[in-house]
Amino acid sequence: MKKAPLGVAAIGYAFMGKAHSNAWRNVANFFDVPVFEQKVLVGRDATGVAEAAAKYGWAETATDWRSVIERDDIDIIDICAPGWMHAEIAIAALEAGKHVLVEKPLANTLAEAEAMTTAAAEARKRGVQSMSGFNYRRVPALALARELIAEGRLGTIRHIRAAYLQDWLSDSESPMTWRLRKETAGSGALGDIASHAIDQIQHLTGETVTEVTGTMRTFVTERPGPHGTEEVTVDDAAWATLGLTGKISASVEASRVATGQKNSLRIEIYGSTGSLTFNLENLNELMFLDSTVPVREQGFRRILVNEPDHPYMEAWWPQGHIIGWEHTFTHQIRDFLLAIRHGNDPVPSFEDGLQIQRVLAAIEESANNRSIISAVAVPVPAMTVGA
Ligand code: SOE
Repeated sequence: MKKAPLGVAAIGYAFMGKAHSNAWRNVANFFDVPVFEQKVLVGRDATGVAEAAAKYGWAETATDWRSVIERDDIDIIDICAPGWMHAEIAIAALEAGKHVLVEKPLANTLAEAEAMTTAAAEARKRGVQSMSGFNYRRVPALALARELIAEGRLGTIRHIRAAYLQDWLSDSESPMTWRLRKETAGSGALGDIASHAIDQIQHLTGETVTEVTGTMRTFVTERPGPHGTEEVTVDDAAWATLGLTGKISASVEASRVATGQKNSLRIEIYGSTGSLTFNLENLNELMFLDSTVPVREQGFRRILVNEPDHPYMEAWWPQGHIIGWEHTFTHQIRDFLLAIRHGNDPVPSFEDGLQIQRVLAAIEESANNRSIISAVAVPVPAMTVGA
């Protein structure tokens, strides 16, 4: 690894740019990571990016990402820009020898994700690292869940339920954004949040999705745009059933119109000798049921994942002093920097991101081609009073 401080540039300063910038800003205060400098923040609007850079601790700004990728003092490119820009920036950066972290989903299309993965494989031969940003892998409670599953504490995993529900699009008058156009976002709830659920299902179990059925719906088909009404070209909600290796079945629900649900990611894992449940709204907690203890003692018990020997927790506060959503991005940067220091391949890799993209594409294909069996003709049994 290069000795001098690593030069970092982040591209994008909206929601994800802010979350990543915060992580770059505080990671070295808590973790022993290689020395780096927050050099450049890149954005298309010169005034907006200057304001963001001043707030988030970036030394300089630029409006053209290409000029930044060419710089010798930049070693890491963190891509927080919308999905339609991922492939072009990531491939150019990898070819220029920069380590790349890219927000999920990896790309908008399978073809883009494949091209990015090829570029990452080539770059890896030259010691250049790449990582796909599924930050929920770094929730300590979910990292603990993975450890418990790997240790066999749940026995054989049979099925999983995962639901990621939000409501920021419930109001039909909520305006158009890049997240609602297929050409800029790739898909809607599917790529944005079902991708997290799918990543968790595979990561927690160590198994791979091999088959899917999918359903997708756009409930609000038009929304106000800057120049009048615009058509929404992505899904508001998506559902899938998944078959995985290891004979595991899973269901996934994702919605951005689940009125009242702000950012609810719930995961339930059912095994032959135990179960785990997790709710992002209480992200410091993991519920564990061990069915090997006598039945009269059984029940879900709450593990407060705040002990120094829980994943990532030693670096933070004394026991019981809980952490939040933003810490997952700090953990992600920590793991990325340590992989660069040790020359290990960071995970999730672009290959992992591509595999999730394949699952997303399969769900979309299934949703578009599904054969619908009419339930209308199913006779409703007559109720007999007193029966
Ligand atoms: C980031 O991990 C992210 O997936 C965002 O991109 C989504 O929009 C957010 O709502 C959940 O978190």
